Amino acid sequence: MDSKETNALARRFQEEVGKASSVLVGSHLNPDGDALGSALAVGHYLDGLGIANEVLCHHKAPANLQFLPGAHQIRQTPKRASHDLAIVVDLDSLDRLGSTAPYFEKCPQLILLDHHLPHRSPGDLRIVDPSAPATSLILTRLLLACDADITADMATCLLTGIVTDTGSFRFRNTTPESLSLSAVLLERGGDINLVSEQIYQSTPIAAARLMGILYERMRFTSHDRLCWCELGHDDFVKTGATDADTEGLANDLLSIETVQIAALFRESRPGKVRTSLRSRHAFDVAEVAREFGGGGHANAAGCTFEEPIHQAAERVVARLKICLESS
Ligand SMILES: [Mn+2]
Repeated sequence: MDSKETNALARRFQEEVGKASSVLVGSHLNPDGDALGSALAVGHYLDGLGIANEVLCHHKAPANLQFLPGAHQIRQTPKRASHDLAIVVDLDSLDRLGSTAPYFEKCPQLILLDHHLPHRSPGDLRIVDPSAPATSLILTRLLLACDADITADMATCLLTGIVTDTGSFRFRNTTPESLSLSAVLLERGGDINLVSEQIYQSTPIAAARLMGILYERMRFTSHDRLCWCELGHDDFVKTGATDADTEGLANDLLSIETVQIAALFRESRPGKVRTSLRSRHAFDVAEVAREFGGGGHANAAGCTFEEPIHQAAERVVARLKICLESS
């Protein structure tokens, strides 16, 4: 998206927002830093313009994102009966809004801001750029083009989205623009130290204990290129950890020197085995996940099973070995 395109979209965005007397803002299920960071930044922007707004999300903010300015005002159902504009961020399909979808579908106008490959993108105005590492980055561009007053709270929200979706500027999607716009956000008062402390240095003790089990029990095969671990329901009971505490564990396995494919099997709720698959380079684990009824991206995918964890692990590991050998 070049600056001419951004300026044209910014004009239309301002026009639509300017016509609205109340706006419903939302994002996807299991919200991450980019989803909540960009939704809350839109809310703060509308507050600054004096436009009534509500931010909705199917799930509450996870513990490590509750520091985001405005996170406690996120609701599951709206207070107002109707709104004349909906703004949804970081999603490519309204089903991803979960239980809040009907409130957005009722709005006469919908603006979508997103960086996923648009499959079924809804919206009267779509501001979509799949080459952007984060929706928060697209929003930062747009707000700068609108000459918006980016407050310190907004800057912290936007920085959170950029930092989390680029893995703290480590992933391949880190562009020069993600660094230069982050610098602008720091100038506007964004608190990058708060963001890193809250997101990366706030591991709950239960999660740390679960991590101990992970490293103790992980197994290797295929010349240590495939690594997996099973966390049974009793491990969750023993440590007091929840499924939210497993976020990032599959990536931890993948970060081991020799590992090209990592799989984490976990039974955080009895009878349900969630599986996270991660891979480096050309190894396509989404294809494997799809064979087991799941999905995802080539390097990060998942699926679920309703069968004993050992049995699920055995089937998936056998399939991953083939994936490793054939690529
Ligand atoms: Mn995102």
